This record gives sequence, C-alpha cells and structure tokens, in this order.
Amino acid sequence: MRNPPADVIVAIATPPGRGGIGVVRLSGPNLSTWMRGVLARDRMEPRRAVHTGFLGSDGAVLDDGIALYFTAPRSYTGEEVLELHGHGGPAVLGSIVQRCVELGARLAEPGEFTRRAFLNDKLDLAQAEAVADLIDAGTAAAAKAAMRSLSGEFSREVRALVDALVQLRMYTEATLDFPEEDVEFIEAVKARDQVDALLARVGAILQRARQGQMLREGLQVVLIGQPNVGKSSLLNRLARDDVAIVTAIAGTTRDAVRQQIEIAGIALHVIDTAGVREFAAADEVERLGIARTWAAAATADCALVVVDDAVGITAGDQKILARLAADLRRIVVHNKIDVSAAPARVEAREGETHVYLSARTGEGIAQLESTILEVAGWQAMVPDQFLARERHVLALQAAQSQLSAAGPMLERSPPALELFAEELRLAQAALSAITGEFTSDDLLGEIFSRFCIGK
Ligand SMILES: Nc1nc2c(ncn2[C@@H]2O[C@H](COP(=O)(O)OP(=O)(O)OP(=O)(O)O)[C@@H](O)[C@H]2O)c(=O)[nH]1
Ligand SMILES: [Mg+2]
Repeated sequence: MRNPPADVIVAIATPPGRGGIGVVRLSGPNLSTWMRGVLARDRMEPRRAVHTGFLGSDGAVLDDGIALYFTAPRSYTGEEVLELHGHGGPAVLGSIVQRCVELGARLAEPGEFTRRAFLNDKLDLAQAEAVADLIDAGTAAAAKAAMRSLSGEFSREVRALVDALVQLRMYTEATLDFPEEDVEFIEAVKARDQVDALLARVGAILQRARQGQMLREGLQVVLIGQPNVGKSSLLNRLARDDVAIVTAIAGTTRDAVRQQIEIAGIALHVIDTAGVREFAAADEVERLGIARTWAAAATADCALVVVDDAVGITAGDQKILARLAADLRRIVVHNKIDVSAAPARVEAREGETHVYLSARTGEGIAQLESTILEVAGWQAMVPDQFLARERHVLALQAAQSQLSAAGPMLERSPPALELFAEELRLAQAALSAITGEFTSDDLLGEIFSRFCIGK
C-alpha cells in the first residue's frame, strides 16, 4: 500500500450556496489540534454527534451545530475525520474553513477525500469512480447502478476473474519451470477450456459494462434532414416541451438546439439541427448552421434522419443518408403520416430501420423511443446492472483480445507456453487496472481531478 499523505485537509462538503445545513469536513492525522481550536467543548467521543459552538480565531463563536469525530481507520478516508455541521451559509462555512486553515489545515483538492479513501484501501478505484458517478447521476436508474458499483458488485466480479486468471497463470508458470513434466500440468487442468470459460465471463461482463457506460453517459442523438421535414417538431414532441421554433418556413432552425430527455432511465442528449440543403440556396447564417449540422452528426451515437412521408424519400434525403458516416447508427424517420395517411409502424429494410410517425399528432412516437434505444444497442435493464465508464469497457476489451490470442497458443505444436503465459499476464494487468491495483499516478490524478471539491 502507498503511504497516505500526512497533512490535514479541509473543505466545505456541501454544495455552494445557502441551505439549512452546511458541512465542513477535515481529514488527516491528529485532529485534536483542530478539535481544541474550533470546538467550544473539550472532549469528543468518536462517532457521537454533539451539539457545540464553532469558534473563530478570537475565540468568538462563529456558528453552532453538530460535530462528529471519526477515528482512523474507521472513517470515509481511513484517516481521522471531523465533520462540522453548521448553518448552510457561504460566509459562515467560509469562516469555519478559514479558522481550520489558520490552525494548519490545507484546502482540499477536488476528490481528495475520496483519493485518500482509495489510498487507504477503503475503496478500490472502480468504487471511487462510482462515488463521483452517483453524485453526477442524472437519472434514478443511473443512480441505482452507480450505487451497485459503489457497493463493490462490479469490482467483485472483476476480482473473481482476476483470481481465476491467476490460478491459470500459476499452472502455466509451473509447467514452464518444470519442463521435464512436459505439458501435462497444463493439460491436466484443461487450460484451453479454462480460457474459453474466462472469455465467456469477460464477454458477459463487457456487455453489462457497455450498458453501464450508456447508462452513465447517455446517448447523443442528432436530428438531421432537409428543411421543413419536421425535425424541430419532433424534438418538441420528444421533449414534451416547446424547445425549438417551428414554422412553415424552410430554414427555420439555424443554430443547433440541444435538449436532454430521458427514455426508460437513459439520458438522451438530442440535438436538433439546421435543415440541410444546397449551400447555393442558403444565406450566410444558414450555411454556418448546416456546417454545425454535420459537426453534430460526426459525434453522435445515433442519427434520426427525418423525411417527409407525404413526399417520400427524395434525392436530397438520399444524399444526406449517403453522407453520414457508414458506421453511424441511424433511423429513417418518416414524419407527417397524418398527411400521407400511412399507418404508424417500424420496418427494417435493407439493414436500415424505418419508423413512420407524426410529430404533429404524436402517433408513433413511443415506437420511435424504443427503437432509438434498440438501435443504440441498449438492452432491457438487468436487475444487477452496475455503472461503468469508458475506461472499464476498454480494459475489458483489452482482456478479451488477449484471452482470445492466448487460446491458439496452446494449439501450436509444441504449445507456445511462454506466449500463452504472456497473454494471460497482459489480460490480468488489464483487468486489474479497473480496480486500480496497478494504476499510474497520472491516471489517478486524472480520475480524481474530475470530482467536486469536498468529496
Ligand atoms: N401535418 C404535419 N405537419 C408537420 C408535422 N411535423 C412538422 N410539421 C410542419 O412542418 C413544418 C416544418 O416543421 P419544423 O419542425 O419547423 O421543420 P424542420 O425540419 O425543423 O425545418 P427547418 O428548421 O427549417 O430545417 C411546420 O409547419 C410544422 O408544423 C407532422 O407530423 N404533420
Ligand atoms: Mg427546425
């Protein structure tokens, strides 16, 4: 274990602004100096809330509230922790922090409390990330999944995989160390079957991690199409609100309009864009708008290509479809079925999904919503869904490809045991990075700097 830093940090742990209660938190060794200097009482019992005054430098009472003291290692950070629950005003809390700084504490950096918890083995890295994700969760489903990661469910599954890998590595290393035994060892443990079983497990976790990432980050959905097909009307319908201006004039939307909506607990960041038409027909503002349309399409997870069903798919629509990146998931939305008198429906044609609806009447919108999630790769929420980050998905993918490469090494004649062992080692390293067993300081800095101060 790395040695934790030995200074005392302080921060306001509650959000800035006014509130009924505001909490100042201190963590570090020997907090008795601070207890004596800040509290209007002599003794504090661990884990016992006491009502007391909080003192300023001149001994005057700044505020009064509840103080809570935790001894090391039975605290959030694993160090001594003192929590001062005062009145939630910026001036009051600021004065208490100021007093703590006078007594030698240092203002905490973002995420520093949680970083210390990690360094003191109170949390592993995936759990520490889950703390930030729980705070940032935008939907109840995301919060629930973050809590599951925080409680260590995701980490436990990753650790179980690492343990199985370590076992297999031990057999492999033993075989390498005693070549006279030939490959009996490794055959006896059915190494090939074990690798396949591990691959299946990694695949299953990867699938859930991808879902977890989607739950955490939401999906970028871009509305794209020719002018007047009803993109802004569709955005308003999806948002159940009048977010974008709708008129019968072609070229109404100039700038990209962003709106976050939620479908089945998944956050969708929907971008309505300027209708695409020949640059020659557009003025300067519209030209800039159209450029933004393509920029939005370049970063989206899914494109809704809107066409006017009363007109059908035109050459202009075809051009837009052809210009979208080949790997961009897309749904062709046939709007205005109230005019074309077509039934609302979902159809799969030539590898493309078509949804028929009316932004005006709302018919077919529910089908579009579920189709968006489906096309984006979302599967129904599993009961043990945890939250995950891109970092975790990439690590699982790396482990998957190393394990896939490992299997065939055993099939060579003679089996390439050294290479087999090396692939297993790399797979283990990738998985261990998820829980932070071998993680560089750079990565830790990067992860914790995105926390809020006081967490
Ligand atoms: N009948 C009918 N009219 C619709 C429907 N959806 C949109 N419209 C009408 O079509 C016209 C254009 O709608 P918008 O939502 O502004 O179209 P847009 O694609 O955003 O257009 P630009 O911003 O100019 O690119 C408006 O007059 C809408 O009322 C629909 O489902 N049915
Ligand atoms: Mg518009």
